[in-house]
Amino acid sequence: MKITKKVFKEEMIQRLKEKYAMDISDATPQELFHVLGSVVKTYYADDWVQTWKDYLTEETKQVYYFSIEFLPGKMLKSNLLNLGILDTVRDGLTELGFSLDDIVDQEKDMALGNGGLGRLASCFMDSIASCGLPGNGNGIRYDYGLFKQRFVDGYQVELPDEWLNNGNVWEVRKESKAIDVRFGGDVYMMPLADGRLKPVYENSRLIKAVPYDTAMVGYQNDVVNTLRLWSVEIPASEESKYRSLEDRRELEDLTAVLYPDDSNERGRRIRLLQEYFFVSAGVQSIVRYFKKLNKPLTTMSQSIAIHINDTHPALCVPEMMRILLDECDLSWEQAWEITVKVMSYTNHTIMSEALEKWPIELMQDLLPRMYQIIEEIDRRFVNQYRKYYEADLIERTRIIRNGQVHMANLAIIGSHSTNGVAKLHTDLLKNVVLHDFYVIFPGRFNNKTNGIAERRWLQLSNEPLAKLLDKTIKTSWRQKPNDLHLLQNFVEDDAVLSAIEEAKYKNKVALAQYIKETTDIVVSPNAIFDVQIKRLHAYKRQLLNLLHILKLYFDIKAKPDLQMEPRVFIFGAKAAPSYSYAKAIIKTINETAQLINNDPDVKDRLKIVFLENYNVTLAERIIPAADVSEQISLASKEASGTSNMKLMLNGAVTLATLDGANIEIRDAVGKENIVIFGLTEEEVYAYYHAQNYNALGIYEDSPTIQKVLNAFIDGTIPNIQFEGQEIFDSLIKYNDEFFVLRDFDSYCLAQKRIEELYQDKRRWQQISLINIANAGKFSADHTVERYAEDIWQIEPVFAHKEL
Ligand code: 26Y
Repeated sequence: MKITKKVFKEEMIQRLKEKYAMDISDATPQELFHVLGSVVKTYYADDWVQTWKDYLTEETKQVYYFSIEFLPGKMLKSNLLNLGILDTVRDGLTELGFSLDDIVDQEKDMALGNGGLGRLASCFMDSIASCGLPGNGNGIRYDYGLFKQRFVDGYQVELPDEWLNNGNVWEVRKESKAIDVRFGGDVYMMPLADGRLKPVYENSRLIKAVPYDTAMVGYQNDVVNTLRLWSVEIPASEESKYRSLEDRRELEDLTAVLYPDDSNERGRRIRLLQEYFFVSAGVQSIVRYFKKLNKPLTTMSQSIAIHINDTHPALCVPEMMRILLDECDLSWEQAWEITVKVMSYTNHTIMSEALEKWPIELMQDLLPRMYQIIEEIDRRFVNQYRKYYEADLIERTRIIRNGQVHMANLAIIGSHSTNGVAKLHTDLLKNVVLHDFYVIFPGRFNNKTNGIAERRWLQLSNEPLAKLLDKTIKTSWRQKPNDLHLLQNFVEDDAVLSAIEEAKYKNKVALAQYIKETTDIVVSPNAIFDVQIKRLHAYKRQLLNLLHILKLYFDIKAKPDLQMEPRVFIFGAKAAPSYSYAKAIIKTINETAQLINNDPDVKDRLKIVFLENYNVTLAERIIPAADVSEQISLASKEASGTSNMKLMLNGAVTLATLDGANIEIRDAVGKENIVIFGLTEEEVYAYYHAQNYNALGIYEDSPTIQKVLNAFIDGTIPNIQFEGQEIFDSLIKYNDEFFVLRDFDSYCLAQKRIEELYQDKRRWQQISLINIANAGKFSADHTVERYAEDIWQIEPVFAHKEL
């Protein structure tokens, strides 16, 4: 279907009349957004139906990506781009007297995730569809997304994200595909006449999982996949069981919020139920679909792959076992073979506090049949492998241990593939964190370095650069991100180099304006825009960035006429509501910003801007305007990172430790085109082994560090009595868990190097160009193709129709 501007305009006018009974000239941007959304939906409706039908009739193998988080952001522009009608619609709207950008602003971010893991899932959804791969997302339709962050007196305050308030134009409720999910009560195994055992449930509860489907439109290839999000309802048959309001509330809360607070018993129960809820609904609906194909269950892995994104959906393993055993009457051995072949798992973190464990009693109480099955998986695992391995190793790898169910162990034992998300991360999994499993299952481990959807992170969010690329290297990079390599040919071309700088400048002007509007801080687009955007976490070391800023500030105070390249330090970060240390860092950065931004001696050489409510849309504004990309986690702690990839794609220069995917970025651009500092992962581990890290010693030996750290507790930074002390103590009293002080000097030198490079204008432009030219390697298109080939064994469908 080819959509012309004329047809589009007529449709807009007509639909507005139908929906709101008004002339288009009287419509508000909000009304226009809803009408435009529904028009766009009609443009992909046929392809959506057709894609689904093709998968069914051609019996295509499909992957189901199970993730407790999806972070798609806004979808309007992305859908327009992928349908190939962005310009048509933009021009059509202009002719009708409207600006597309004003309408785009009306859409609320779909923020059903916290950070990297959720955004990765959404980049994958875009890439899977764009590569013509048969794949679907499976997750939770939270009524409230990740909290909205506001700063009050420099403190983070969390407000609810009521993203569904004005409805959600993209979703389709599929009542007829609802699934019953059972939990609670008791379960007994009853012997049948033929010797099999059947579960009998007593006092268990049923809840209804209703799917809401959202189209995942592929990039100009007529493929439209599905993101299926489940919402809880109370089934009519169960109404009578929910007498008290409290009872009802507990159930309705199940899909109310993302990661409810798990610091109390009620929160923990809900979290575990959430996990089972979307897993059970998803796996049941997959098996129901598979049965339609009329193939033997033992061949399921030829039609279905299920991906477990981090451990939150690890219950996929026992749930698939339950269905195959209890509902399909397979033997344990048959069911297990199918399950392991169908499942695969990605680990996203080595931080031990993020490795999920559930108390046995809680699991038994809420999910008694799951617990029985997990116990049996654990028993058989121990039995099978104790013949070959020492008892200690078996004890360390078994699923049920010390009164807890270890979800990563369950995911690894119950799947055929475990992958890390960057080379270093996978090596650490194999050699350290999951080494015991690597000994038992060496063939299951593999690496899949993360990637990003270059459509959103360049084509949509950085139009000045995208246009320049079209002009310079033609447009093939839009289909094949590797063609960005062609830009390398222009590394000595002065006109192209300055054009890259001009595009950056334009984006910096736009960001400066946004900063002025939202914070009232005036920043110069001629300053270096130095950007650190990511969740606030001690291991990511926003604190190291802050210490360096303070050092610069004291340098200026000591020498008022100090020559320095003006800098704007830009932060974007949310702290988990219960993470008080991270909140203390936010407060301290905000107070330091007050101090420095308002000190007349600084004379605009330094500015700190902490933008509120970092989310996908804000990232789309900041990244195109960034000069410097701060990737300064303690080596070994950041599994991969993905903002590092987005920033390089937009021509920022990376300032990084050798951690996560930074190492592969260095390999891609060459070590002259990145600024590396700090301890290596080996050096970090050497400290762990020797147990000889001494933060106090570093403090005592360095007058600079003393001056900077004392600022936290001597009133230099105003209004932070409690927070300043907490941060100071984390470094000195508690011996600086993330080696901030150890890396401080080398970070300052690296920052000096950044300044020198920036002052050599042509060199800087060249580095920027080389970063853009080598970012194609980090396209999520490549990443999902590797998952498809190595793990999921699915193949692209080739579209036949003309748009
Ligand atoms: C169980 C609970 C405590 C938990 C909640 C959230 C555990 C993990 C997570 C989220 C982890 C996460 O977002 N990890 C990030 O995944 C990205 C995508 O792979 C990586 O780029 C990034 O380095 C990693 O921190």
